[in-house]
Amino acid sequence: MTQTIFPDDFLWGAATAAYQIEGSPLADGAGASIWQRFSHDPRLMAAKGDTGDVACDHYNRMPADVALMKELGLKAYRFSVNWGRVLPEGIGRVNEPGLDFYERLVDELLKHDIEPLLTLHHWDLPAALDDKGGWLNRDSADWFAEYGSVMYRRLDGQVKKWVTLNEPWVITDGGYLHGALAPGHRNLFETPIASHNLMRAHGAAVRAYRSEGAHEIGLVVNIEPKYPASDSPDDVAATARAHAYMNRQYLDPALKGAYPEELAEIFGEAWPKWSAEDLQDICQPVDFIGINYYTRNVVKADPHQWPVGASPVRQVATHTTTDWEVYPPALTDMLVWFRDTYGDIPVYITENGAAFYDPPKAGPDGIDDPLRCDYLRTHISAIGDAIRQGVDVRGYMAWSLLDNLEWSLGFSKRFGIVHVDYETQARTPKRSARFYSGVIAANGGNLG
Ligand code: GBH
Repeated sequence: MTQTIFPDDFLWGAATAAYQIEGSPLADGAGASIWQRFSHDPRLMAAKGDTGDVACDHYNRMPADVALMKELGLKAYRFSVNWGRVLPEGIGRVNEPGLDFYERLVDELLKHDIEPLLTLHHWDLPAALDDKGGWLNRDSADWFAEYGSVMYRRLDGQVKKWVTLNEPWVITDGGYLHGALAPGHRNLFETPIASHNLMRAHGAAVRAYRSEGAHEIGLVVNIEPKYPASDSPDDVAATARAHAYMNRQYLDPALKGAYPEELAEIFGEAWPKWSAEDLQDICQPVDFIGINYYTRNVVKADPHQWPVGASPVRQVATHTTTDWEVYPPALTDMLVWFRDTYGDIPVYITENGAAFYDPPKAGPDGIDDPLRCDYLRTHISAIGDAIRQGVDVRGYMAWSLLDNLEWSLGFSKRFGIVHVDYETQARTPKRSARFYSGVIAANGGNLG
């Protein structure tokens, strides 16, 4: 057996999110989400006509999809719950058939010895709550804790790893600042308020977990290391702003109880003065942090780039079809930075993957995906390098199990290790799925 740096109980898995794969968003009494509204609105949705109405039809094909996970040898599966299936109005009345879907999913996973990682919120806020102001409403922290408690009470016996939010940065930058994602607002003044309430919601859900749950709970953030394009003071300062805005905006309050100073400069008069009590509420001890890593940025100062004053400099390198640079060493750097900055908190890589091959090539080329195999191999190796440097990385979830609805970009961007034919719903494991099965079987000891 080849030497491996990965611990014996390293959690190898794959990830998905409810709105991206489930379909049947209104089935069995579910309440609509903001993504249901957004994807059906041609003024908002970039990939017009693509919606989560059917997606991968996972809602109807769940047992077969779990069997496929087993066939691939996955030890873990990270999925999210559509809040509105469980609480159609977001709060109050519980919809048993919606909750039942997730109970059946968890049962099926456990029956196959696959560890569930349950994310409470991966962007599909109930529309009824958006009508009350969504994340701009201070009550959103209580709404989220109520929803969390319903889930903990029902599933904490079986689910031992819980995630509050997926990528609060994407929710606010996409949903409240640039409008490319639901709910499609473009408002500098709203953005820090939505961020702050999301973090209060995270804190409230963790506190509720400490009284209702007995296992582990954490937060998932997206991190993209920022490297200065030159050593000019302007580029270095722009890089620090970009890093504070994307990478520290949520981790600092969650783990250190304070926002990065750079945010006041970035948001200017839109930056409120937050109370010490709020920051205490946000900064609750967590059991792990999940990090989603896709790419890095080389950054230069750019006064025209509002509001951060920084823009990326395109590198000569392989890029994915979402035009993200492939740069595995940043994953090692980032994990070391995380440990050095926030301490020895257990880390899971909760997403990592790439879109390669657009639909014209989605036939045999899309299934024979050597670029994705390389992407997985080099990034998993980069995690091994971080473990060698003492970072406590406990698992890796490939994004994604299935090709799926890539939010506002629709079905054109394929991130799956398993190909989905959206006409027939046939699932075909790509070469990368077979490759990944081999990595799991060797516990990462065969990466070369
Ligand atoms: C994740 O977000 C989501 O959690 C998941 O639902 C989604 O399907 C998946 O990734 C793939 O997109 O243009 O070079 O500056 C990804 C977060 C933040 C990663 C923005 C890419 C821009 C890179 N993304 N980032 S670049």
